[in-house]
Amino acid sequence: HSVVRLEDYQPTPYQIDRVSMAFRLDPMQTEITTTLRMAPRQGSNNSQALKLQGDEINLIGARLNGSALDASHYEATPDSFVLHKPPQETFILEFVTRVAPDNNTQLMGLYRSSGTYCTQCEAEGFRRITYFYDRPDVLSVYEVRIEAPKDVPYLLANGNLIDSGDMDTPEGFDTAQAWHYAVWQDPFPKPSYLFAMVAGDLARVEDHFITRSGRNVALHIYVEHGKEDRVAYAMDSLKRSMKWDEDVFDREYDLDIFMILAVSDFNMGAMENKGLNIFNDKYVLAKPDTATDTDYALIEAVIAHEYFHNWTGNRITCRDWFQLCLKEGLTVFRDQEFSSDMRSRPVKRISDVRQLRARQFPEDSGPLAHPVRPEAYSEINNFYTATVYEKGAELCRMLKTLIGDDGFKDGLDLYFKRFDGQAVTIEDFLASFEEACSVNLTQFSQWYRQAGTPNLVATYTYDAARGQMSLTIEQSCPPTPGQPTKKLMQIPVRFGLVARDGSSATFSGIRDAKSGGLIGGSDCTLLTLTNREHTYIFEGVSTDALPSLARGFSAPIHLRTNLTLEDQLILVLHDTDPFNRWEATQFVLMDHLIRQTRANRSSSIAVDQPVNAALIEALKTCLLDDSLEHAFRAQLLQVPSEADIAREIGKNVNPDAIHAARESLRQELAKALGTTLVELYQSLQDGGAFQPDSASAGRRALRNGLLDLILAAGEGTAKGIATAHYNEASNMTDRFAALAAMTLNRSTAADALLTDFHDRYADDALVIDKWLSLQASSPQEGTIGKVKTLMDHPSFSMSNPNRVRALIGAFAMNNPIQFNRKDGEGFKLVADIILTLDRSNPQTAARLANNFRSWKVLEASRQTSAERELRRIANTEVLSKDVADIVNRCLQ
Ligand code: HT7
Ligand code: ZN
Repeated sequence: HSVVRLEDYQPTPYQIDRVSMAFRLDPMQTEITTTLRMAPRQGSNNSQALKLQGDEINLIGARLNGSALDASHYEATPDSFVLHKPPQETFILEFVTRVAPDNNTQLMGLYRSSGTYCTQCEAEGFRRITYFYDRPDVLSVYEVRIEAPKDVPYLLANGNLIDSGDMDTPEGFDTAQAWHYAVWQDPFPKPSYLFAMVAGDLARVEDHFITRSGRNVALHIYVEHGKEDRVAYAMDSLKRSMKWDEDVFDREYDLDIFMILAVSDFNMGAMENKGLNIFNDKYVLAKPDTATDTDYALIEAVIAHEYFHNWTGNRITCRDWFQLCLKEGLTVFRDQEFSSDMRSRPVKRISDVRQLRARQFPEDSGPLAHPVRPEAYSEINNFYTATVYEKGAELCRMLKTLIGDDGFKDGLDLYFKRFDGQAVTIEDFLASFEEACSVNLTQFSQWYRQAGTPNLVATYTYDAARGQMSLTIEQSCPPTPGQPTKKLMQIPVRFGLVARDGSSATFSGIRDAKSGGLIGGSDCTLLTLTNREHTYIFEGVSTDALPSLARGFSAPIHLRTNLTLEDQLILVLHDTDPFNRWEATQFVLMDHLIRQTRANRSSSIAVDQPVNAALIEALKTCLLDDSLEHAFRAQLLQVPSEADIAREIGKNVNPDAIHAARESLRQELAKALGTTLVELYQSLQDGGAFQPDSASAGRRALRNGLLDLILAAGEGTAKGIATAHYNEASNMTDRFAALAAMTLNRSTAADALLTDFHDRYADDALVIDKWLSLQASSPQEGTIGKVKTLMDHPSFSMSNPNRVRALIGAFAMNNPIQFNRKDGEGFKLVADIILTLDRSNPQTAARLANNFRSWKVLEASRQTSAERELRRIANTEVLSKDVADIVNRCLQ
């Protein structure tokens, strides 16, 4: 398969400034007439042929300047259209193409979901509708006419509605059926990936937003009939996003209308098409009885994310797909900031870092590692990764840390002003900050080019006689595919000192040990690493103190320090940075888990390691500290995941030993914290009506976390508590938490409650997804058989990506002991499904294949089983580019 390289970028020789499209809708043969106004691009070599991209295009006819083109003037295949001698003046090229939306199982281009016509064009879906320069640097103004029978009442496209009405039934269609049309015009030039068209018999929920300059914007959310009562939270999130973007980033919405469509068949989360976002309904629909607090938080974040793209992605877009992080990293950063402002900032930071470590760190340390801005790809769909999105967001956050809040705002303002209406690069983005803040970001830009998570090793000593602390920090970055050696990075390390007795510690200044130069005064909170090693001397330290480093997770790094367990426990109790307080707790828990895992491996009869008594006391103190948010306390209670432990161990991983270690720690903690857990649990009971706000969600999170730990201690009275929790729940958060705790802690009541849950929500696909995921996540021996049985369940469908992700994705992602089974059955199951799914939906199949990314860290026998399945996939005769790319890179 061919490889696209950043270094080969060339602008197109022709430009397309206007696009007119007419869709005559039909499930099996939609006819699309596309008229392109084109001209040679100034300064380009105009002797070049005009080559447009297609993908499975069925061309009915082509015209140039109004005359039918005869076959000698062009060459058309399903994949491309070449016009041999294009005119050297402005010209009009017209195509008539035909597509079958009902046969489109890839869900790219034009397809139908539950009867609704919709499009998905990012990254390369527009070329499945017509021939085009389907790349982000070709910006055009679009006018779109949609014609359909009147039983398809809503006809939508990007921009503003400029005309609509009745029309004659077109020739060849049933004359008993009346037809209508609508015409939409989008005044903002956009790349083809932002094109959208929607038509269907839907319910519409309306609201409006007055922008800060006083414009009234209509807000319409379209859902399936009967789901109107689940839209309120999405609408509220949208209005809060619009206001927040005005207040924080000075970004105002620009069209008269903003529409969202929710569909049930969708490859990803949502899509930011100009003025007409299309969403996976999972990220729109919520009511207390069907959605958990996590669902509410995700809806808020995804609605915000897609809305924020209007400026970061749509008004200013990417020059090429290598620049994907330009829009995605920045927009994730913006949505994370939004959620932090709407909810608890420290808790949001902890959950974002958990997610980064769970998704991006394994990617960055395995065969799929790539820079935030990759330099080559064979299938762009495989680069919508945690690295581009989440690490990309971390780079924006580091930039803000390095240049300060005001500098960051000035740089972004310049970026918006200078590049509005253009398709640009990371260099353009960074240049805005360099110019606005008079800084040099050359070294910082390495973060975009180098893959791999840097390691920092920090060593401190305290000299009481001199009142000095010395702190040495060394950086390194491991090799990654294609990058054996790495350049030094610019790394911001936020820090503070914490006195051993818990009081505040101060210092008078910081000097560089080598040069003696002053780095900062008594108010300094940031160290900026640029060399391989720095030694800092903190002078005038007021008392015996410890360094608290990388506060707020100030850089996406691995940090090792010489802080002892006792030191970490001081941080657990006294660090004023909530993130590092949580981090220290995780450190102490992880230390235990690693030792227990080793013990489990070295002996067939596992000997439980004693849990650090001081940790138990510290946890008790934190749990009962009412000055700490409930949601924060819930985070403290979560033992590192099995994947976290596997990552920490790094090689020769035995998932069974890890699972057993984690289970035994949870059991020991639960026993040791005994009555504290139960009493706190009981004190958090709430009789009021469900509210989705952050404080209420935090209280539920703590209560549900406590229930989970109470169950971990063994059934006893816990079974009764959990069953009552399930039966008396007034909302999905509590009901599902009880069900999950009982299932994952292998309660004897779990099966009956799983049946009850199914029967209560059998008609609700999004709730049944939770039921499928939970069963696939069960560590029990019989889970593989259960997953196979569930694939035959009437609510499962291989053609719906949400169902596949819920059952198979959850199995591969959330069930380390069953997926990584020694006998290879887990790998085989997932490989079989990848191969089946690849025939209908390669994009979703390739995403599933990503779950093999960490196979090389497993112990030898499991590696052999994983490799066998990867090779079986790779050797399959007909394989999509999507899956082949992932599997081949995994095998390299
Ligand atoms: N920009 C979008 C990413 C996307 C996508 C969405 C749906 C289906 C296929 C897709 N390919 C790429 C979503 C976002 O990040 O905002
Ligand atoms: Zn995005």
